[in-house]
Amino acid sequence: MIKPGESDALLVVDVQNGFVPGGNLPVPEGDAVVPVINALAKRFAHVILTQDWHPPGHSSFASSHPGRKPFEVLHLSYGDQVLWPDHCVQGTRDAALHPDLDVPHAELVLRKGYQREVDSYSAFYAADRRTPTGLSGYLRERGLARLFLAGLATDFCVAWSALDARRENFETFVVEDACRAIDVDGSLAKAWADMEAAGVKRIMAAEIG
Ligand code: VGL
Ligand code: ZN
Repeated sequence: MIKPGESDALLVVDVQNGFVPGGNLPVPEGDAVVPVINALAKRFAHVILTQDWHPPGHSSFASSHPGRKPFEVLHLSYGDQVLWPDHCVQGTRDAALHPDLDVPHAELVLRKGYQREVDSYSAFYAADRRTPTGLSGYLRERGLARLFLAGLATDFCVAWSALDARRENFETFVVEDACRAIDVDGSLAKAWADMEAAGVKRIMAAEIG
């Protein structure tokens, strides 16, 4: 059993209307993470929420690339980009946090993906791997050294955030049953393999208390 303390933070990734059934980029069973995260968050003094927050016409949207369809892969200047349906556009209902997410003590809501030309799955760096969001500085200044990740989607924003957390030397856990995946073309198996290779620890919510 792991008991969260003063240097631990729960990072709740992209639990937004857009990523649950009925949203623009629904993750299968995405809404199932909400009660698990609500219970988990009560065990943490420090909780950070992230929000995918795209301007209209974002470069990750298939609709921004004539002739392209969602889930195709495009080679952009910073690397391969999966093209998505328009989702989580700034200020829309799709981008709002899930209404049943009950984490009033969350201390930071971090938005990402707001640069039109660069996506940002990770809560730490945009997809160019160079533009920081400021999260590592925030965590370090506050003495938060150990991170527990939950949310959507396991194989994109959760995995990329976990890998960057390791790159920034934070001890990193992903709470498997507090996440759900999109799973396109083997992306979930690859995400777990990459996370395990990077030293990300995989745990269940029942192991935290
Ligand atoms: C996400 C695809 C596009 C995520 C965000 O939150 O995992 N996935 N934008
Ligand atoms: Zn997005």
